Amino acid sequence: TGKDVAAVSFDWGGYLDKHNTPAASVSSFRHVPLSDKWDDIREGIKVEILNTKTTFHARAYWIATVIKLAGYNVKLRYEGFEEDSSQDFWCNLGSADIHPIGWCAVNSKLLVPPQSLHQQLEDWKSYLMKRLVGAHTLPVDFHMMLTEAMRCSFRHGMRLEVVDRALVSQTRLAMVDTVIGGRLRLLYVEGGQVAKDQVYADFWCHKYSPLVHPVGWSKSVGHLIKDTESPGQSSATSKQLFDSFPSMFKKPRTVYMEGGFFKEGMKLEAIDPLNLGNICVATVRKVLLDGYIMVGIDGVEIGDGTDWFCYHASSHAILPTGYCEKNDIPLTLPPEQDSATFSWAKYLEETGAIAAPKRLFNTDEVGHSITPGMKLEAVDLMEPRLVCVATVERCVGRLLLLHFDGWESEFDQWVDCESPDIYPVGWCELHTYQLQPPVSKEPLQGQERKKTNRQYSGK
Ligand code: MLZ
Repeated sequence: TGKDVAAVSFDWGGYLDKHNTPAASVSSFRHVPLSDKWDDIREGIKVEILNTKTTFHARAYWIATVIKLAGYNVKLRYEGFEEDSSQDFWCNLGSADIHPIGWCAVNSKLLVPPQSLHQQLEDWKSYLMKRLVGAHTLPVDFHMMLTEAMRCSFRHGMRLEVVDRALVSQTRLAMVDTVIGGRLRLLYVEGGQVAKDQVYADFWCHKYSPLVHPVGWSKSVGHLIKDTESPGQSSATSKQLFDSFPSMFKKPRTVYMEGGFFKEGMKLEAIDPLNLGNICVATVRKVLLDGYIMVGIDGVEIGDGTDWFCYHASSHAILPTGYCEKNDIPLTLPPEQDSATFSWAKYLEETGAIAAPKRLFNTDEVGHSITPGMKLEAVDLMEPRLVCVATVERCVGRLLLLHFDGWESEFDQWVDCESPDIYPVGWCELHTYQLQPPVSKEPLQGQERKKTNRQYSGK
């Protein structure tokens, strides 16, 4: 699984200090714990935290002030150090050692100042009294709210439908194996049990990902699903498996198909699902029900439809023609086209196609507070077990171009600002999920995934 205690130790705080970069706020990620409560968590609040700088025999605590926020991590300074930053330290707010002011009194814990302050703070009780006047702290029930928010209704053994990573134009029946932080480790199933042909032993997907659906979805929208249910076998073993409910998934927003909808053959620009750093010239290949369409990338299609990819009409991965030019994004062209001479007008004429009307795209600007340079934790969607240290490279409307620290730009990915695959700094530590630290610059080993590799990585 993604759990690995050793690797939980990436020093985000030291990394941010060294590079002097900000981290995106927890409130920017609507799908993460306490995102909606983050207004109360700000610089200047005071907390009670385990005192690691004392020789006192029992577990003692001391007051500290939040000097800096970086996602779920806070930089703290023990009360009494005043302007002296030399002893500042980082801590994850999910840590069991950090509490709101008043917790020690209620739980009969000792407040003891750090050893080096004993001399200066002879009367530390009255010192504290003065310092605490008007101070804000964490919500009293912070840890309870956090535990509550980290709950997930998906369970081991639940069945769902998910894109078939070996053949992206079809879905496949899978079961939930592990759940961590709303992310599901999935195993394909066949005849009521784990399929023997697991090409990808580890397939992680967030529960709100557009790649997962309740059982029966494919049939209901007319999407191809791999036929894996052999009636004879299924009854005996399938007892441990049970279906997820549609309400557990993210419902795409309703689209109105009256007055014209996407039609087969219409051209558009689309994020290549297998090269997420590329926005490409693409074609609507098939219109399914409920607002779903199958899209093919021009010039690289195999020709049998097996590389078509399903997008909902409201998806931010499909864009109207001209979007890239307007926003100064290099458009990935079919191989035979020349970037020096390409124009959409000419291309449409050559191919005898029409552009999908702009009004069909979901171009609502949500206004987010993520800006270039911010750090976050992001899933490498080509190897979705990996949650990696990443930097926001560009922001174009709702889209963010993410760069994985230490990796070549070939690995960059465009994601929507509300993607469930991006998380604030400290999210992995909060969930004890392994975070992939940046690879060191020299030598760039094993970075052989190239733009031409249109397939998921194994493992
Ligand atoms: N072994 C893989 C790892 C890539 C992970 C990159 N994550 C940003 C490869 O080299 O393709």
